[in-house]
Amino acid sequence: MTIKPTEDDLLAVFSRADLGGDEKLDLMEFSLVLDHLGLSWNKAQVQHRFEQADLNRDGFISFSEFTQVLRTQGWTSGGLAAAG
Ligand SMILES: [Ca+2]
Repeated sequence: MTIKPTEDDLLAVFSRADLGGDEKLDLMEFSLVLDHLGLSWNKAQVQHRFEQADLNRDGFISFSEFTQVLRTQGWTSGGLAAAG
């Protein structure tokens, strides 16, 4: 079964990982988010996903980038097989 987080869930996870409180995630904070979501990827995979998620290439993941990438890539617990 795939559990789809709601927008509120995502915001909670995002805020919890946003240690700097600047409403964007650096690579380290992004890896915390993945932990919270139950996604266990190795460092290289995390880096790759981070680059995919950083749509405007500013080196940070904003909340809108975060939600967008979760939707388009289907990154939810148990749903990784289809994400490639
Ligand atoms: Ca960005």
